[in-house]
Amino acid sequence: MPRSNDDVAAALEEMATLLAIAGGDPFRIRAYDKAARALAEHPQDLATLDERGLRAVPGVGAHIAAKVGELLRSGRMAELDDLRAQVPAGLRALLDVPGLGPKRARQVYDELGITSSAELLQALHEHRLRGLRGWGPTSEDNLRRAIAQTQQAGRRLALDVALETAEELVDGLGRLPGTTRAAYAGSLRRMRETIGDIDLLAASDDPAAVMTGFARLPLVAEVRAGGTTKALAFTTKGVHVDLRVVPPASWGSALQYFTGSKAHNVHLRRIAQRQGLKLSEYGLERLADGTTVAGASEEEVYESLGLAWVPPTLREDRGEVEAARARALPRLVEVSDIRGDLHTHTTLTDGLATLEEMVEAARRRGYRYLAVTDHAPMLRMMRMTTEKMLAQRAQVRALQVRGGPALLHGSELNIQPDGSLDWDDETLAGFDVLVACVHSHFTMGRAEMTARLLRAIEHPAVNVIGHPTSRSIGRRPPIDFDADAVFAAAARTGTAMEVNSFPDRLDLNDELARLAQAHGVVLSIATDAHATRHLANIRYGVATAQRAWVTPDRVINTWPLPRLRAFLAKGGRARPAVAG
Ligand code: DGT
Ligand code: CA
Ligand code: CA
Repeated sequence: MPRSNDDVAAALEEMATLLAIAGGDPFRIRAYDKAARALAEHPQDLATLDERGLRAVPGVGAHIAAKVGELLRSGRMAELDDLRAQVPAGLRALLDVPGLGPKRARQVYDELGITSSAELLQALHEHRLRGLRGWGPTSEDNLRRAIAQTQQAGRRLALDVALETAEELVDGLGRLPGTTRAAYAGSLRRMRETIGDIDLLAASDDPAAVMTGFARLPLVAEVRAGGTTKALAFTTKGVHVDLRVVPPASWGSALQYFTGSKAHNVHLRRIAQRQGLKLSEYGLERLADGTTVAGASEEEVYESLGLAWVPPTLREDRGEVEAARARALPRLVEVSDIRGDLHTHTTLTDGLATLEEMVEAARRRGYRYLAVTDHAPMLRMMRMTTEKMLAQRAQVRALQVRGGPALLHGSELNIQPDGSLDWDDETLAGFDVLVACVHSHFTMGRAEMTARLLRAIEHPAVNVIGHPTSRSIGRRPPIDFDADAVFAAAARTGTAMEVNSFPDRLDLNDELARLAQAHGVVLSIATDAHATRHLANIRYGVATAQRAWVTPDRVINTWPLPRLRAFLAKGGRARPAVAG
């Protein structure tokens, strides 16, 4: 079957899925489904047909033929892009889970409040799904198998799924009697945006005992290619794991080796060779006589090579080795530097938690401030109105208590194709903070898209460009714009760029955030939380910023409130004072 037929069928199937989730008209959903099947099986290459030819395919009417024509011409389908943007973030994340249909995705979202694939896999592990209407132990098994199969087919794991699984496994490994150290390594320790497999490392003088204990951990479903020091396993959540057990004297060199990246390791080995040394997972040895120079800790391995210890998030051979030699590594931003979240949602639009619950969660995190930024009216599915927005503002002001986090009333605006925004300028000036985002028309050309973003950046009330590329990892590519022009304007106007911490966004990504910082742009590391527990996703945004070499001073939500407020005034009229 030609490639274009596959692409068309996939797009139409996704339309049906998203319509089903959004509670769309069942007849339309069925029409998309039927057309997807008919077009997938069509003997001719659809790319050679015009719209009349498409309409001749059984089950394809004028409406669908037009959509397919658009897709074949431009590679995109605007209505599909819009629908993708309108499904709540937490629910969207569930659509990636293989073996979970749209109806069941909606069911676990609504009934169990599950808002990420990581939470779903945890619920699967705890057998909480079998209590739902229509579920049982067999459907749990089927779901687990479907997930494992997809991963074997080469799909990469979301960062949060990998990290939450790895933390639990490391905890289990660490409690085994034979282990002296346990850690995760690989791309996960470097906090790459997606993870191929989880690499675990344990130090022990009794590897056989560790292997036996590992196989018995509640999270481990199956150990395949076993051995005395190596295991390949997969978990009850269907996640693939590589385990190595090393002697304690090799802990540091093994951790260094298995953390990678390969490029970083190659660079280090070159340095070792120049000094007459050999670096491997077993240790750093003198070539002349084979004596071991270092190996027990990573720090001594790096020091013996004349380098400062390099934070794992920097180990991509992007200048960190040179900086380590010059003792000029940056002091990277950390979760403990973050004083508040500047992009969050409540039940007023598509959040799962009330305003009160979100404020309480921010207080419990020890935040000094919290911005509530529910969606604005032009994202129609959100049903936002000016009246609702003003009522929320009054509620925000009333909730402000002495000693609690300062509450900022904001909104997540929609940047229209021409760069205009929701509401008039006077209304916009009444907000404490505004995050402007692209939620539609993702396929505009580069010049037009750049102009669109520039207009939003130049607006005196816009403080942050949220998820600037609007990509969805594995699902929607980034929008195309001239990053140098956009970042230069952001730096000049005092507009921050967001590092959105949602695991399927991570937007800006590491490379763009690094470029933004080079332009002098400041960043807002924000969670885009749609539930109280999403506030904890901040660590994924912080890790992404670390991979971009970001220092705390360049992140506006590490700043004390007065400095943040001065920034939010954007060099113009001071915004209404906020108590707190
Ligand atoms: P992934 O799993 O695809 O997300 O990426 P990694 O980086 O975790 O790669 P993985 O799991 O294949 O290997 C883990 C680490 O082991 C890798 O970051 C560096 C080290 N490593 C693996 N193969 C090689 C190799 O051929 N040469 C060197 N120098 N290091 C390697
Ligand atoms: Ca790996
Ligand atoms: Ca591996």
